[in-house]
Amino acid sequence: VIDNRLQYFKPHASRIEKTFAEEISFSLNRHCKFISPKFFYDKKGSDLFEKICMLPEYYPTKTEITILKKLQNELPSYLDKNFRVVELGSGASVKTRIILDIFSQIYDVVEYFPIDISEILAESSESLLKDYDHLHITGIIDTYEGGLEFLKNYDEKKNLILFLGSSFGNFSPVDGHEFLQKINSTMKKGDLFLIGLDLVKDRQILESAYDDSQGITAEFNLNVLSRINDELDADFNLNNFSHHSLYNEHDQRIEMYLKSLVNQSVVISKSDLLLNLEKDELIHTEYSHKYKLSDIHKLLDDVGFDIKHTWLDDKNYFSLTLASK
Ligand code: AVI
Repeated sequence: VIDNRLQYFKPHASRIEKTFAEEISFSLNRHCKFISPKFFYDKKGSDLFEKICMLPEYYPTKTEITILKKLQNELPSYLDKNFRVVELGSGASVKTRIILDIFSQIYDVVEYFPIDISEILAESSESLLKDYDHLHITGIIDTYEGGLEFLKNYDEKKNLILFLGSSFGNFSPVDGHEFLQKINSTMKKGDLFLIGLDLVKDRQILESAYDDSQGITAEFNLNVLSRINDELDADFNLNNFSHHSLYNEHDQRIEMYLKSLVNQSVVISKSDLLLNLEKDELIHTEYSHKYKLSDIHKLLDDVGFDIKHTWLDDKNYFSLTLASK
């Protein structure tokens, strides 16, 4: 029964992408060293992120879920009889289920297109199909860009494109702008875009969300070094690094780093790199931007979106904005 309700596409074969080894060779061979946050999410990293989402200090996931629940009454008024759900970075599917529940009230058959580069897509798709017997899934195993390319001119059915969890906040401002443009140009008239963005708030709340008392965020950050050890034949000693994060108020973002605790040299064989680090030197691993409502309006407005509504939680910690083209 499940088989004919599930299909996968892996459309990215034609694009030339740098390998993990090449990207690391480039990003650690510079004066300001960095590791792209996309490399956090191997199996261990994805599991650690799921743990982060449940931490008492990490408010974004819980807060977004309370806002999504509020949408149960309001979203249907924006949908006509011809919508499917598309999700960028589907991951584990707690939040998706709230949207699928809303769709199930409206449609006899619900179509869902998750777009995710990670293996988790298959796992979560199969578990969704077990719980929703009128659900049809087309899993697109690719980068966001590849998935959007696949969606462009796909058919006449309208798309509600979800981009939840403030994942957008992990882009640099320039890349974020470009990505919103890409989403906007993929959309046809009548399509909708629902984006979850984290809001500017008290420094202390932000900083403890990214440096929790159980040390899970630290483990998540350090895990990228284990991944490099395993996949690129490197010899990082994790005891020689610490998790370092701070809120940069001027740029409205959490910045995460790995701090070298000693002068050290690390070999990364598959990247052909001998990495020299000084004591206290930082490797940048993530930005997590926070927004004011006026920033969100400007971001979306600048690429030609028409904002329909923004929902907030009671404490104004997090936002969900619905926009059309
Ligand atoms: C995935 N992303 C939206 C998370 C965030 O909050 O920026 C990643 C994360 N990094 C540390 N904690 C969570």
